Amino acid sequence: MNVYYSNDHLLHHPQFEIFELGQQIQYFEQPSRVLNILELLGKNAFFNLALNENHGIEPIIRVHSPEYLNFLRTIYRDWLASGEDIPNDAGLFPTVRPTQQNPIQSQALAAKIGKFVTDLSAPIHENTYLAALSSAHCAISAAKGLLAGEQVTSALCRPPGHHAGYQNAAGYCYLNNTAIAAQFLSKHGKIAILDIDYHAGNGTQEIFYKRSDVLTLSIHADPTYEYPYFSGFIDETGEGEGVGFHQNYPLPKSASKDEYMKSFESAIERISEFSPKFLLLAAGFDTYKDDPLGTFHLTGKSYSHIGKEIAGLKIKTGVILEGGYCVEKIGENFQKLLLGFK
Ligand code: SP5
Ligand code: ZN
Repeated sequence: MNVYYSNDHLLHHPQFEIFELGQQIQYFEQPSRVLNILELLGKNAFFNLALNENHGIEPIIRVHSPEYLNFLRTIYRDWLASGEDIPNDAGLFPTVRPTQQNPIQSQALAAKIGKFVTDLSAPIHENTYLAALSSAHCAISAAKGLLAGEQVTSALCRPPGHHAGYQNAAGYCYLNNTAIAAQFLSKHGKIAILDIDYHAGNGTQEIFYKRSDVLTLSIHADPTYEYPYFSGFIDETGEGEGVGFHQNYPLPKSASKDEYMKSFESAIERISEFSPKFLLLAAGFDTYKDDPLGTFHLTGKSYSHIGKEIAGLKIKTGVILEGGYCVEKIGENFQKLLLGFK
């Protein structure tokens, strides 16, 4: 199995994020996440670790707005050029938010950050854009592998992507890697995306909400109690052409393995009925029993089971890394899922 990765993710290593009481918390989305996976997969001959290719900006601009991409590319250097110091490699965080879409666009840098970054878990550092680009290119490389006829491929995307929308960064995400791969593949047939990260895949939902050729399904913690709070509810099923082509499976706090697997089975049935040409699995591992951000109880065995069930669909599948913050176990869990395809 080809597993695509990049070393450029190392360029993105924020020190902290901000939690509700204003505390600076050690940044959960660490480079060691991908290093742990690489170390383990590197010992198993079933996996071929491959560096991503560069696919240019074209496939990315089909998902994100030019204005947003330009913001990500330039904001840090513009901030430095404005003469304002950035001490200790601190990142840029929003300090204001627009209350509505205002046609008057302020060119003030703080206003731009407020417009394009929607929470305090997606700081922008000097090389954030470079790392995010490399992450997206890993996902595109995996998609290309599927087009070339491979049955299953994987991408070790870091930073993750599923909270990034058409023009916003949020929740450790800047570019929506899974959506970029899906859009790239959608020229060739119907696509299904199954998001099994603990948090609702709100960015992916937004991007394909009006589409009937990309089925999006997300199993996650109910947003009534969990991030991202404003999306991921059961009654959000698509809009216009897309009605009936999005489904959320919100689960209660501390949901059991059985509850989880019930939603998973429904999602699998739904994908089977839809009969897509390609499937993308937005694979987050923060559903693991010891994850510091999650409340679910999945185990290594659960991920083996999930991998086998998905392989059983016999649909060409790309497995794209999203979240998962139990760093000591993320490699093991990821490997168990992928070995389901063996
Ligand atoms: C890709 C991914 O998994 N992103 C997750 C982002 C989650 N951000 C959570 C921020 C919420 C902080 N609230 C913590 C309350 C602790 N008691
Ligand atoms: Zn998550």
